[in-house]
Amino acid sequence: MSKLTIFDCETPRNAKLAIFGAPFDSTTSYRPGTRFAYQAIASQFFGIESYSPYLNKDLLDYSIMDHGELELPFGNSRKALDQIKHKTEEIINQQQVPLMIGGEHLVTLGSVEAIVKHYPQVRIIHFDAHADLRNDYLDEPLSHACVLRRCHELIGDHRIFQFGIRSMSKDEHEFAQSHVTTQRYQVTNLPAVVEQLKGYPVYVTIDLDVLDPSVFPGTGTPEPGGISFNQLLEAIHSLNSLNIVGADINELSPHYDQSGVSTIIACKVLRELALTII
Ligand SMILES: [Mn+2]
Repeated sequence: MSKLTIFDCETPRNAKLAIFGAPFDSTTSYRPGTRFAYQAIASQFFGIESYSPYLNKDLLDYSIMDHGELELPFGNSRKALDQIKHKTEEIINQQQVPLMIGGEHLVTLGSVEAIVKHYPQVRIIHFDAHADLRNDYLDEPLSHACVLRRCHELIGDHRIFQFGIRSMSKDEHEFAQSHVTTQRYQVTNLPAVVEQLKGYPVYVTIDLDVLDPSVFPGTGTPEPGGISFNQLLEAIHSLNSLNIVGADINELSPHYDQSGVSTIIACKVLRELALTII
């Protein structure tokens, strides 16, 4: 059976945005299943309008390239990250902005490795329940619990801006205090950060578990105390004035939400993020 794509790709030549799926969940520390996210989004995307009333923009007015899903080796994180890095580089070389659909959060590292090569001044805006700043998880440095720590090694101090964080170890807390900027529980500091990042290339990574589990139960490591959907939407729209050079949406694990609503939320986040970047 052939796999689905989210967007129709008949006229991708002048596309500014290029989507691809990274169905990888091998290092998930609690409940796996994010490998199914891209296909779930692709099968349900028809359920929402292409027009955004918030932005007065319609996806149908833009050409978007969709490469579909990568075929990643589940047992080998480094190989999977190399394939993600390669795909991201290919997209950047086409003068397009890569928008990756995870997968677990580790996939962000492959994309950021390619982004840093082309944009050494890149800053990262990170929405998440979890700080993801561990040096290792069970002695493994390539884990979704360590992904922002690995990104920090690539881009350096005070270039990562985290929002909505409400779960971390004491070590992560201490690391965060001197190396990154973390807003706990909320996203209210975002406008000030956007102001600060004008003129810089920016990579945006959205771990959907930043949303409260009552809003978004379809995820592998749900963490109570999250933001509302409208707060996330407002946060995404406030990125409008930035030079976004890459982005990802990760950690949808569709089978944990029997209602299917989490998948629709991911579809809507994708629509609004895509129309914000374009
Ligand atoms: Mn998370």
